Amino acid sequence: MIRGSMAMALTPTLRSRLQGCLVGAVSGDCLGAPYEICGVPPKDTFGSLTTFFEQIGTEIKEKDYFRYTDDTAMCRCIAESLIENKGNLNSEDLAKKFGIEYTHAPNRGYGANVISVLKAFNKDLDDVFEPARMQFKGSGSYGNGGAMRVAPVALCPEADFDKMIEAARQSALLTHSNFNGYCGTILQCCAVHLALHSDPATFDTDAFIDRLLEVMEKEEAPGSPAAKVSRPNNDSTAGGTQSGEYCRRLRLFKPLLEEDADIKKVAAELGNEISAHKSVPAAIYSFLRCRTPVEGISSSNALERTILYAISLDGDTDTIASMAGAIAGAFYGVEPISADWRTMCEGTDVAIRQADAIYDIHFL
Ligand code: R7I
Ligand code: MG
Ligand code: MG
Repeated sequence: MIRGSMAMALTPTLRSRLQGCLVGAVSGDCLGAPYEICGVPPKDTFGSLTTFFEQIGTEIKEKDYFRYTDDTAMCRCIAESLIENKGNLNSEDLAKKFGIEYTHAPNRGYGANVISVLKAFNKDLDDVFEPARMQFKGSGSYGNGGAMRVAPVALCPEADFDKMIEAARQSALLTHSNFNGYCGTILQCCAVHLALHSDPATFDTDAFIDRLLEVMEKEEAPGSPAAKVSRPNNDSTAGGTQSGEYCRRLRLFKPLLEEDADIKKVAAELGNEISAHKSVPAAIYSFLRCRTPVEGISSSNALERTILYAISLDGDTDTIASMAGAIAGAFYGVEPISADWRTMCEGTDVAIRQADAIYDIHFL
């Protein structure tokens, strides 16, 4: 009896996990954003959210809260489009929403090259995927813009796994037609989905890594669906080359965890940059590493620890923290995110509303 109620207290409800995922994503974006441009101060980690807030307190007092960036702006578009289309990905509708959102608030820190694609979405297009294919002389963008916004796609039943992978791919291809751009989106989507459907009481880190590797080995294999993304003229593969970037980094996870590698080594080996292959693995690693205490981060709240750790990796701080926050939130639920924290970050109320609407579509 006692054991049963303890287990219930430890395992968040599915609704809480959907909320945690989207609130975690917004929070990581908001808290990481101040450091995306200026860099993290030359110390290893932030300790706790309290010291973190103190450190940038003056700046925040002036603004009243942490503003979200393009990561959240685009994530909200995906969530809204999924809600309006009853859980299905509608590329034309999503492109329209991206275009409108960009016009409405262009100063959210968008990637330099994606802007021309977003502007094109406000015109009449025969093929909404075409502007993205023109990027980088036809090789497409490998930025992490597809991965940073994909969390809502992952919030579906386990039985929808294959359909989810295709939806993740399509959501990415609207702006990122490079192999590494959309494969990173698929990996991040799978990480959120697996976290959502994992039981915290019996979680097995190695099994989690092995499952992600299994998916990416399939995606990165020659002749895989990822390598043969169809184009209207049906004559070529997607831009970019198949490099095995994701499998290579996923295989580093177990040795890095085993030696409890220093955060700087983790950033160097897994990456902390704006490209998808040098940021998605780091976000997933942050979640896995922070399930247990980390030297230098005093927070006893694993979700908070995950976001602080991801920011401490430096580099593309808003995006890595947002992706790590989405995975951790899907695992721990929304309860670890305090009321103060939610008030401090812009847009957590919308994240809760959207998570509830997605829950109602898939799980009610
Ligand atoms: O990927 P994207 O939406 O940017 C997301 C990032 C996140 O960190 C956000 O927080 C925001 O700050 O931006 O936007 P893109 O413009 O498609 O890609 C981002 C950048 O990656 C580009 O501006 C390039 O600097 C780089 N990049 C490439 N560089 C050379 N060759 C992406 N693809 C290429 C490439 O093929
Ligand atoms: Mg951003
Ligand atoms: Mg960023």
